Amino acid sequence: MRRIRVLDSHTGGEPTRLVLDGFPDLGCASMAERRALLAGQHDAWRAATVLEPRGNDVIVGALLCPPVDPASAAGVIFFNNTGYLAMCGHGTIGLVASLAYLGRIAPGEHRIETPAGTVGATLHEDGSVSVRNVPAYRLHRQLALQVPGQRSVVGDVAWGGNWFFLVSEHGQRVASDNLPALSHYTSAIRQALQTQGIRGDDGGAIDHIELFADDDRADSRNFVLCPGGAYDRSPCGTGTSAKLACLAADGKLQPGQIWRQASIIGSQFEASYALADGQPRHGRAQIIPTLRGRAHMSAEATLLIEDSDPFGWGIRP
Ligand code: PYC
Repeated sequence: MRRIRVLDSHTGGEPTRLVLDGFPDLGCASMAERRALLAGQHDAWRAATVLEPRGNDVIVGALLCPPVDPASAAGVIFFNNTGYLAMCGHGTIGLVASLAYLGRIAPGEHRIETPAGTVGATLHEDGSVSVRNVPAYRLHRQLALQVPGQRSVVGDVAWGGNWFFLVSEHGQRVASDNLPALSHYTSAIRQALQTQGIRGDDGGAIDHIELFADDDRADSRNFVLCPGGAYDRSPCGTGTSAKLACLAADGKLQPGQIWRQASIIGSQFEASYALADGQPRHGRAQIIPTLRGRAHMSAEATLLIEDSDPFGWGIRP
């Protein structure tokens, strides 16, 4: 019998399954190198943790790792039903709230190592968490894309810790009673990006698609299609970071100004940015986004993998 100890939480409705122990030892290299090792040699553990019958398409896994730098509170590797994420905003909020729940950290400033780089996290006295993300930037402005079966669409391509295609003019009703249509539409956009070979400047797939609409209680409401086909229940931390990069590049949001991003189910992140020090990336100014949100604990469990279970390592599509 194999055992994986997990702590589940959700951030604005989006679940994070924090793996406390039970995974193979990945050594002490950087989180990017440990992620490559996990993906290359031990991917079955990801599948066992987040795929059915124990998990589902929505869960984001977060493997808690000893950090490289002893001054960091933790290292983390994020994964989902189809693979691995460079960074995850809602997951980092979930991780920090989980470490607080476990009594491993106190309110204050912390550093978290991720495959995309080290991020800052503030655990506030009221239990909310601010994440100071990796630098974000817009790569393409108003890129025209032919989408088979749809009218052509124009969107921005931006990095916020993952790659996003961001669309404001889409003709879709961005509402929680229209989810199948939104998933269908954004999947067609992602397929078109892939077919037409449009990628990030590091060669990475643009695997998150984000639609925007007006919202009565926030500056904007979004719908975010995640790489595995699920939609983000939270406002998506990396997606909100990508949005801030576009707003900053267009001069529509000033450093320090608050942006309230609502999710498709009405949860919110409060976000702002600072200008990044240092050189522009490929001529594009970078920003440092900060996202504030709240996570709630939902389960403490030990996942069991019986040797005799034909689906013990997950039901693969
Ligand atoms: O919050 O960055 C995020 C995120 C990415 C995928 C799901 N949530």
